[in-house]
Amino acid sequence: MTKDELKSEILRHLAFSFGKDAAHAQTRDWRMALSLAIRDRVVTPWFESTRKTYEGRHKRVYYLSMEFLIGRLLQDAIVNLGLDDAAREACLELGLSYDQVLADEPDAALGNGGLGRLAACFLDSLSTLGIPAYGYGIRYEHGLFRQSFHEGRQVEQAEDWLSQPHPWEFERPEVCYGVGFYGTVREGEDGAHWDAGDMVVAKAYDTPIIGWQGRWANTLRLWSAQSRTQFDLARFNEGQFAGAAEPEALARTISRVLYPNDSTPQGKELRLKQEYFFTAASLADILRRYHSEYTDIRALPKHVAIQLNDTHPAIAGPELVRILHDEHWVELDDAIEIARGTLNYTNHTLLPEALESWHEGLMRHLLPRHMRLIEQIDDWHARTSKGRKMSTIDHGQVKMGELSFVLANKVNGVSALHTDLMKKTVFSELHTLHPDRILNQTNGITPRRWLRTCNPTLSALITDTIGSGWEDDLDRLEDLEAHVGDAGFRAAFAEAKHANKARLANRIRAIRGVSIDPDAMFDIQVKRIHEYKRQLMNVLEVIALWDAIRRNPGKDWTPRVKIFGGKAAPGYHTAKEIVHLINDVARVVNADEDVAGRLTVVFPPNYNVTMAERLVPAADLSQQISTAGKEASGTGNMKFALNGALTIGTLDGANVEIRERVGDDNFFLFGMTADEVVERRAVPDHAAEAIAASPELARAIEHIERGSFGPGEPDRHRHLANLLRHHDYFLVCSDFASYWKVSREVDEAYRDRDRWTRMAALNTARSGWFSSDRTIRGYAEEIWGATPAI
Ligand code: CR1
Repeated sequence: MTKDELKSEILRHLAFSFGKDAAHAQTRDWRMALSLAIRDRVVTPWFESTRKTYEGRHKRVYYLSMEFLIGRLLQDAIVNLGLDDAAREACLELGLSYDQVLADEPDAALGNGGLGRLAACFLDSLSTLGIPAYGYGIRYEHGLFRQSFHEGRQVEQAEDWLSQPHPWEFERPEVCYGVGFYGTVREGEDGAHWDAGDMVVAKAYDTPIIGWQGRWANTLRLWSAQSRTQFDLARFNEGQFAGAAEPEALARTISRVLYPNDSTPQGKELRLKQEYFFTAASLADILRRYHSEYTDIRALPKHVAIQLNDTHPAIAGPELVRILHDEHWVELDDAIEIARGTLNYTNHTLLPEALESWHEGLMRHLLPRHMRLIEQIDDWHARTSKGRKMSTIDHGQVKMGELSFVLANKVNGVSALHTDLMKKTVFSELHTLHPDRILNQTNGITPRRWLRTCNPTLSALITDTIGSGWEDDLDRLEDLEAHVGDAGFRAAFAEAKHANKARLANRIRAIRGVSIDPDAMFDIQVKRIHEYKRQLMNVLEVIALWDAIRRNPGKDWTPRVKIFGGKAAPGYHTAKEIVHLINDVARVVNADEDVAGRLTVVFPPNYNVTMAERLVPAADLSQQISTAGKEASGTGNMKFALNGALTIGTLDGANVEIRERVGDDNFFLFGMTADEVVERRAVPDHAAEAIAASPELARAIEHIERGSFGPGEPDRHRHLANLLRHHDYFLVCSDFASYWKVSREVDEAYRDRDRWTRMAALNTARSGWFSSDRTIRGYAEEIWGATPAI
């Protein structure tokens, strides 16, 4: 498609899809028109992909996920279709700023963090590889909350991405399924019947997901909840206006908001309803498609692979057994085997508070038939697995991890270390019973969005150096290694990084009013705020550094800009206190003339995918400092390394594999290992001991206690200081000395800019393995038995 064709398509949509005259069109109108012009180009490959899938009778992959953190879609589609030059020029000729048009798109935040973003990267790779696949999830009216700061404290507002039409989706009013809840189970001669007490309707919305170079497109199908009963005109006419609308409002509650918690689910009925709602609708849809092609329900595992993204869709197990047994008359044991042959489960966390479990009573009340089947599945497992009774139901709780495991063909972890710990801890018993079931698939990121699109400067340099083709064959970045010894290449690499930093500095000045120097080290920690991720340790380092600079102002300190970004779950008190402390510290440090130009702290509110796309290319240093054993994988760590940032990190999650690949000389390692963490926790007074041994840490904590960051309110952050001294579960104190020491080595390393650039370039050259294309190939071969259809 040429620039002129695109231009006329934009004008056509402006007039005929939106009824706008170019003379009166606003940025929004232009963005919508461009989106539809681009979307038109997606539709043909999309249809073509569906046709090929049916014709080739290919196995289909279904990725069930409560979260898809997709972010913006317009530029992604443009880049994948190779239309970036055409789109930029077309906009220019229409008198528009291309960047401004792109920036008008809301960020679709239908996810909390890593788990949801991984699902989005997987969709991109599935399409790029041409594997026939559907993503299934919920079309939340309100995605993850919008974060702002009021006097340093986090304030949450409802996010509203659907307040304007969403140009990427197709509403499918004809694709809808009833989803039942509550009611009773009748045991008759002919088996069990579930008479649901209540029913809502799940309606489909489809978004095509186009792969690299438009070769293939899959579908993301999201469900919206609707009332089954019609608007109650009689009630309305009686004057009960609100009452007449009530059934609709109640039903819609199910797809109203994304559960805003990251890693700490609470037993809430609505959440369980959401889980069953989207799982049941997805399974009904999967089976409808199956029956349109195949007659033998027993062959389901041959043609269908379902991946459960964490335990959120774990009810898929009992639901599939229910359908097979109650509706298709398959013997119970066979039904269980067929379900198990079809389902697979990915575990994303070992944090005990994040392992889902539901009160047996709630489960029986909401899903009576499923609760009965869960008991039978438990019995079946006991019968078939060396006579051992498993603990799917334990102390009146249904444990969804165990249930998912028992009904899965394969169970996978998301990094080598995490998978190993899964075998040794949460699933040790089940692993002993089923030693072949657990396998590892280390996470990955899509290089289209996380290098090609977000970092055009570095991408151009890479293409100039090794040619194109690396975008869907990221191992080719290895070819860069031969150029790292070349001073000209290094200079160009450093220049690309500097340009990205200057761009970010301009934005931060414009938006936050803070001036930062692009020559300073940009040191970035962006992710959800959580104690295990240890933003608190990072801010302690800021305090200690501020204190050290003030004590020794004559020293030639390496200038640093500390950038934080991330949201705290609304109910997670300590995380919110950490947000508050970072903001308070930023205010004090940034106002201090003594450290000006050497240390600056920036915490832009409302971190999201779009912000990540700006920060990642501009980072020098990536903070991956979780307590070893706690971060299942991390994926931000991969994005930064790929874009030429050096990591300061612990041996946790995928950091281990990043370090192995980029080389230990090009990675700043500190801290205890997962085993040492366990030992250390057993030491009485470990925190007191560590504080006594580190004067920097001691002074930093004393500053907090003295109220250095709580003007007029010295006790403001005392709780955090107490936590550090007396309840330091995540071992911030015990790892601090090592962190501080290595961070000073980072300062030193940054002073030799050419050496730094060499290390940074090696990070890029050696990060190709972290492409989600590699991850998806692994899933396809080792879990799904699916092959590309192109
Ligand atoms: C993990 O915390 C991992 C992502 C994706 C998160 C993170 O380390 O990279 O999953 N887990 O696998 C999670 O959100 C609910 O669990």
